[in-house]
Amino acid sequence: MNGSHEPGLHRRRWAAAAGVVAAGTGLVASELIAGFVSPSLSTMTALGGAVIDAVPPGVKDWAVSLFGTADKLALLAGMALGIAVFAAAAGVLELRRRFAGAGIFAVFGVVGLAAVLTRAQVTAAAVVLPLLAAGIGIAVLLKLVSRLAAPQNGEAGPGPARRGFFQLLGGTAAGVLVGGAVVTVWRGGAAGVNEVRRTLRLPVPQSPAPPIPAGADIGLAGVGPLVTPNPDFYRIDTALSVPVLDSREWRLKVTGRVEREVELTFDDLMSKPLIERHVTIACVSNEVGGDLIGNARWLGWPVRELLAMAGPAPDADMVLSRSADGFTASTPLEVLTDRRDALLAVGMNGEPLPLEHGFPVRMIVPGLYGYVSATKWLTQLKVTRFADDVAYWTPRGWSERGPIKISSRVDVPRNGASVPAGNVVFGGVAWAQHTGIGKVELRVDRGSWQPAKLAPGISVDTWYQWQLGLDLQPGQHEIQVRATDLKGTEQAEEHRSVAPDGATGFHTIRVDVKT
Ligand SMILES: Nc1nc2c(c(=O)[nH]1)N[C@H]1C(S)=C(S)[C@@H](COP(=O)(O)O)O[C@H]1N2
Ligand SMILES: [Mo]
Repeated sequence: MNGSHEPGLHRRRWAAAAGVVAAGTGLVASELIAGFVSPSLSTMTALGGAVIDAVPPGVKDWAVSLFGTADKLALLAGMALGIAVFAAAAGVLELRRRFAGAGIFAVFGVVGLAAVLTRAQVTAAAVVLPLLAAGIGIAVLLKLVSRLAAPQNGEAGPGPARRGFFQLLGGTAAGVLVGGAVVTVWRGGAAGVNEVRRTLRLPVPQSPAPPIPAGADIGLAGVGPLVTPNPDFYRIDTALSVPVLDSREWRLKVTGRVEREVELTFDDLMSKPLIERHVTIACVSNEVGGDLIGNARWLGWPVRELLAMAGPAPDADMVLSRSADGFTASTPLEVLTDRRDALLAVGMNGEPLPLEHGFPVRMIVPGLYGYVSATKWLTQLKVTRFADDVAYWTPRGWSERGPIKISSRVDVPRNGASVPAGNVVFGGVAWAQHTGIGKVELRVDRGSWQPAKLAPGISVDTWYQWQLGLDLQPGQHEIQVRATDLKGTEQAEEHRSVAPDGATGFHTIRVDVKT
């Protein structure tokens, strides 16, 4: 009789431990996954950022004076401690009532989600992470506590279910410790580089981006934005986890068929006369009508200036750019040395490149698909020949050269939309990088082509918005768009998929006009 209270207390302690281990599992797993999909914004960094924004300046100063440069570490430790206290309580509650502790974990998830949503760099991947953390935490908590709560076979020590509890708790706790160590070292590096990036001041461009012409933005909701915000910019790369490069240690080597090899530091690059240009980059894997395309204002130094320092040999015809993670792209030397603004880019829409988009330096070449030009996390330029070197995608079924094909897209109404009868306003974008768009036309049900109103482009290197109002009879209609570039070349009608050198065909949508 006198022992009956003791096991109850013990069980509560173990339930509290289960809560802490479950929360740790969710957090560590989500922080690990963040390294692959969202290195610049994880759940913990979002929470930390939200706390920093929320505390009054007085408290901030006090924290800095107390912890000095370890203030961020102190904040994270404080957050972990706070979470552990709630998680322990959640474990005890879960033991008392099934799903009560899980409810607290769900609240964790919502708080994490709210923190992520307050961050400027919020992305879809970042939004999923706190929910994932809560989900994993709940699953582990339910499993652990159900084993702990399982009925015991008499007074003769722990039964099989209870033994299962201790095994699972021990195993999971060990996993959390190992994972936590990995996360601390690995994500700690990302946190350091995020901090370097955050405090970096980009130079004022010696040649600023030409102003956006009046009327370039047609102001039609749903049309691809004239300038794509960084968090919405498509991301394509072969990197399993996003490379984290410290700009203070970054070097770019120019090698190969050159008169003299050149090595550049980030400070060297920042001290050059930088220029800023809007350029629309696109992925060769973008199907007609797809969204693997975006327009940004890039700040950088012309690649041709660097190549001029190195002095390419007369027989060279290609530059093989290489990234820190071994990706390579083959860009015709000629495209990097003609008058177009091929850049060693350090800035994207007024901020340092996001980690996902190549921090600290990437290439941006107007007129070429990303796979042959837009190397992120750039570390080397090898001046060579197409006959001597192949880039990453060339032996994998993609063309060694990849000029962007002229294309156009209907953004509104959406394919399959129901629209009221009468005048239906269509709108979208069209691009023919480095040539420019001269004309956009629509046709309904394969009728005659009708010219759309074409807004001015920011430059020939960017996409253009267009719109056209059409009076449509009730019923189903097929709408197609076709662009013509400023040299008079029409977008090809033949439907071809993306391999080996980019899709062709007209973007075709269907709308249902109501009576
Ligand atoms: N290091 C590296 N750079 C890369 C790639 C890559 O896989 N690794 N992919 C390229 C491809 S295919 C495209 S379309 C663009 C995409 O750039 P973004 O992710 O900034 O939109 O990056 C290019 N640069
Ligand atoms: Mo791409």
